[in-house]
Amino acid sequence: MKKGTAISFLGGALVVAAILGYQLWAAEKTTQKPPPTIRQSIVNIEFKGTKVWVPSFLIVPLGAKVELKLINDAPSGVHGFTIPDFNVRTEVANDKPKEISFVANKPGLFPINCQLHPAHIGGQLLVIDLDAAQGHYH
Ligand SMILES: [Cu+2]
Repeated sequence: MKKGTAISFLGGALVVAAILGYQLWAAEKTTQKPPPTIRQSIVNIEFKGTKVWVPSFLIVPLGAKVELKLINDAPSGVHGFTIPDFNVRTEVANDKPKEISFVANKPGLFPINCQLHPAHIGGQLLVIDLDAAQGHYH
């Protein structure tokens, strides 16, 4: 086999390998499960005068639809619940639980707080890209 022929044969083999690799990758992508819906109740409580939404830390997979039921059990009246990065902003009265939802469409760590009371203890929302995380931890 001449040198030029060997090189073009090798080039052709690389192109075929690249196409097969892409098809395997594309097939894997299309068979992934749809994003889940995460449902969680969160209760505002008051202990010795301190208010806090519990659980305060939410972890959801990237792309998930998040449905939260907000229950305000603090005797001090109306409290707020906001996640500015996802345009969540509402107020909850004692006897009127409120349901809100949003799509966790960007990864990162985002603050949760009560927009009515700066002293109201806040929390955090972690939106994690599980595909990327599995690549790192498995
Ligand atoms: Cu508050």
